[in-house]
Amino acid sequence: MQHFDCDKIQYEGPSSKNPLAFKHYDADALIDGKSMKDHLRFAAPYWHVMRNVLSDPFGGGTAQMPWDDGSDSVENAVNRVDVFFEFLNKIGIDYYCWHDRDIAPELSDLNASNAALDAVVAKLKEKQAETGVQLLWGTACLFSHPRYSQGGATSPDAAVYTYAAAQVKKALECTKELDGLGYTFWGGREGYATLLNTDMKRELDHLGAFLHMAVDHAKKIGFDGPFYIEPKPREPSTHQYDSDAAACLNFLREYGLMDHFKLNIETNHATLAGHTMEHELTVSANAGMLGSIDANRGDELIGWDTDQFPTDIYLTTQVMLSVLKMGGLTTGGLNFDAKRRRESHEPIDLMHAHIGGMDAFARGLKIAHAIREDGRLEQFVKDRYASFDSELGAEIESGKCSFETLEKAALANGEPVLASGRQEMLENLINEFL
Ligand code: XLS
Ligand code: NI
Ligand code: NI
Repeated sequence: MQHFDCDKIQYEGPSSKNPLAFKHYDADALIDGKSMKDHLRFAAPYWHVMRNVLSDPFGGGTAQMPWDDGSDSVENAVNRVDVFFEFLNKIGIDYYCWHDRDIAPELSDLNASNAALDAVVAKLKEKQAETGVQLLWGTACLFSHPRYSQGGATSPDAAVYTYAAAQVKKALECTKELDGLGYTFWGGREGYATLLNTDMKRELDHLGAFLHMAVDHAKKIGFDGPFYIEPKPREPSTHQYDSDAAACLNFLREYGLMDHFKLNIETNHATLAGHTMEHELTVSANAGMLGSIDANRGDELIGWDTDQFPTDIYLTTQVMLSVLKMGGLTTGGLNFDAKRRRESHEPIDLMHAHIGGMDAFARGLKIAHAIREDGRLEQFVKDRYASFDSELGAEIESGKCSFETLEKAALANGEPVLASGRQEMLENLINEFL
């Protein structure tokens, strides 16, 4: 049975007027000797594709899901898997991500929930084997159930913490069972609403211990993919402990977790943190910690995580400049952590949405590659720092200088003659390629 009213989406090229075709994403086309699909490593999130009913704070869901009986039965959960794989096959996406509670229902107790998970994981494993699709990462939902209203790994209640640990243990084992390439921790409710009732130091120590237990358990079960932390500054918590890339890196260093973790950077979270996406990517990459990307975008006029599809070519170009600069994604990918607008309620809108994101990233990739081949941008930045390449500058960089040496040089040199930063010229240069 067909659930999406279309054939497999094909590449038809830039002149095509077919809305259900790729204009730029040509999966096997080579860019710098590597196929587009290997550069981009697109992934689809189970929670948005299969489970997001498209509700908002003012109204219920609008999404049409004729395949879903709306129940919490395991049978319904297993049936969704076929629909999801039809979607992946038709859109041509080879990776996916899930939360435990998206793929299987949370039932009356942990045992029953774990059994439900096992049933769905068995089905997912079958479909993966049949199609070659891979699990990019798994994660546990530690934020929806009321027990987690005050956090999971940072809950003030040790029994909740314990439950969260058991849930992550199982999610990790399911990820391993499906040969998942990574495992993600997004803070969810790991943060606080007011310090009047919060012992921040204690909560952070608990989180550190929790992540160490995850690392230990991964070792025990032979899961060697990286763990990712996905920074986000707020929503649902007022203050989240994993607020941005720099805060996460500091936390990972403080708790001795740098060797086991990388970051999963999401566009909409970057902008909520008051940063640009390229800032967050650069902070992560500089530390050798850029692992994966949640590829979406926010809405500058709405102050929450709107999880829109990334269709802005300027944005995708900047993301791909960062990705190419660090030598490409390895275990990670571009996960469309994005949902349709509430008004786009038909199943076929899922196709339009992903086509748009994939085409925008294909263009971003081509443009970023062209900018790098051209070399003027890179050369400009290199030249801007040229005074650090010789003599005194090189001594500063190698740590051999003292304030005395520099004082002597400053007195001898007189007033420095500073060159222009040429921001507008560089913005014009980028536009040459768009
Ligand atoms: C929420 C997060 C979430 C993570 C996975 O804002 O983006 O969807 O990606 O838990
Ligand atoms: Ni995300
Ligand atoms: Ni998000």
